[in-house]
Amino acid sequence: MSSERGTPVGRRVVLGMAGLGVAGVAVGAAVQRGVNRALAPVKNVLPAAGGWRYYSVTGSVHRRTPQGYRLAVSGMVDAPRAFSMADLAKLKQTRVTRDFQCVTGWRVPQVAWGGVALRDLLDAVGASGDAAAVRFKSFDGLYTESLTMEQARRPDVLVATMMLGGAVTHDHGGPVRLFVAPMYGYKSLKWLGAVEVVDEVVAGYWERRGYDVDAWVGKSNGRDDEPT
Ligand SMILES: Nc1nc2c(c(=O)[nH]1)N[C@H]1C(S)=C(S)[C@@H](COP(=O)(O)O)O[C@H]1N2
Ligand SMILES: [Mo]
Repeated sequence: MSSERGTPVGRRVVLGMAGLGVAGVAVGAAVQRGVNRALAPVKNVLPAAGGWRYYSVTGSVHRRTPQGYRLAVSGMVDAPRAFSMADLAKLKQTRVTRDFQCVTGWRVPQVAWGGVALRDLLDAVGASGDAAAVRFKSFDGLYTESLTMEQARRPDVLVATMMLGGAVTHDHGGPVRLFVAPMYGYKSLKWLGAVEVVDEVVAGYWERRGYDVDAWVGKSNGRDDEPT
């Protein structure tokens, strides 16, 4: 606990641990280490130009070329499908320009993104009206995220193929990543490999390690008092 430093995320985790009892202590300590890793720049957090930091929870991620890339969309849908970059380009294109904000405090103002609104992708495969959530898997093999169906259908949630006026670079999670504009950066999963329409939200990589599942900027992770 001495390494906890009173960060908002840390406090949230500690409060969560209080309910776990003795059996939860070992797990709680592991969670705390995970959160500390998230807050402290380590080998997989590289400072980058323009105020960005490149994040990866894995050591290195295999590159996918635009030609070889496929996005698998499956689950509670009429027509499961693997989308190539060309397939994505044929869908309606949407642009969103918004701040990009990591829960650890860094923010890049007014980043221009382009790609397919997630709701248009969901419509293209006929996502079931009974489905409650959408899960995302990274082709890094480890990182996962999810959104409720209501969140997923917001117009400012993108399957991004463009960023800052060009292709999404490998370091930023290309060729295709998520951009979830109203939420902290950890929702914006990099190296998007699979989208699955499901019946419940499943906590993602950082959420199992203490972050809030609903990650609204300014209204989650103990940041309720901050202006957005
Ligand atoms: N696959 C994957 N996606 C990820 C992460 C990660 O480690 N792996 N980190 C998340 C976090 S915490 C942030 S703030 C952003 C950072 O995006 P960037 O690396 O393009 O700056 O990616 C998010 N998506
Ligand atoms: Mo982040």
